[in-house]
Amino acid sequence: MIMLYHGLEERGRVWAQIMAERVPHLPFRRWGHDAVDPAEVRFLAAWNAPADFVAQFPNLEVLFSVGAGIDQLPIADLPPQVRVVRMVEQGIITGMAEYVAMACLAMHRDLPFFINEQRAGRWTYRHTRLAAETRVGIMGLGELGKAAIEMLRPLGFTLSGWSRSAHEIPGVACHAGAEGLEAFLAGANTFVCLLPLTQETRGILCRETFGKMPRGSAVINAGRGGHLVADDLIAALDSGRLRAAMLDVTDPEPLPAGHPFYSHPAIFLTPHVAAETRHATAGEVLADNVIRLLEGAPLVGEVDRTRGY
Ligand code: NDP
Ligand code: OXD
Repeated sequence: MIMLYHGLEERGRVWAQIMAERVPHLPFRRWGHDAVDPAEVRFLAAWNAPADFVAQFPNLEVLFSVGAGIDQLPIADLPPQVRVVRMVEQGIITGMAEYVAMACLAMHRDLPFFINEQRAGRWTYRHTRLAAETRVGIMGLGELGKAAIEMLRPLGFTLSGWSRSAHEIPGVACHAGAEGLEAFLAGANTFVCLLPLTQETRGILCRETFGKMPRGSAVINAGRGGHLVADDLIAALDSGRLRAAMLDVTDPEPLPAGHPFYSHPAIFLTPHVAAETRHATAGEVLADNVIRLLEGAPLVGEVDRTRGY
């Protein structure tokens, strides 16, 4: 019985050390570095291992995602008994909360407009608002959505959120399900997508939802590129329905050269850096989870495979 790691070399070194200290009786092997008998692999830790790679391990029991999301892994191709666990670690959570605060402040203070004016060589006054006048709506009230809310709260934004099941968060107008979406969209003017990519959420940032947001809203997507319909975004920005967009994720990644997102004056791109799995904190989380697994205890971040997240 071994755990196999497939991913960044540097992370593999750090995790090998942590696992050797915390779970010495479970051999931790690094793909491309250590000799591995595929039949011995019970646990696999990977960011985006393709289906034909994962298929090599007939005795796989648990697939640990190196990231918070799992859509980059071949979940649908896994036998039903294989458990899938996503990464819930403070490095990702804090990183995302910082990114959301940065993006919301940038949108709220019209940074896209001022940057474009500067590039055009113009000194243009525009009236500014205070945070309480900006209504931030968070799509997804999970680990990241809740952390983003706690980062935004002291800045004074008016906050709302949308999730699949009902939530109660002090000071936040919470909406849930398909029946709560319309009121949620009408009630904010800066939207932050922190949803997992599932069959239900694919393409959720589209013409229809943009049409239900107040005119001139801003959109921030730090979930997955598949949440956004690219042509609909460009049409909404060009028509003034939306004011600006900040995108950390795109489909595909990287965006091909010449893609209109690169040059659109109202789109701001970051290359999937909103939150990164931190080697040390994530290694401890992995070790904790492996210990739980070996003790038969519930795992942190176990994915409900029927729900898709
Ligand atoms: P969680 O699983 O903790 O939270 C997901 C949230 O989305 C929950 O509130 C859930 O509702 C809600 N949700 C799921 N499906 C629906 C739906 N159909 N309708 C409404 N709400 C829905 O995930 P995390 O917060 O940890 O991560 C979210 C995503 O962020 C990841 O899946 C990943 O794609 C992305 N991510 C991006 C990163 C980046 O660098 N850009 C870094 C890390 C993650 P409920 O509470 O009712 O279950
Ligand atoms: C993740 C990511 O899912 O970095 O963790 O996108």
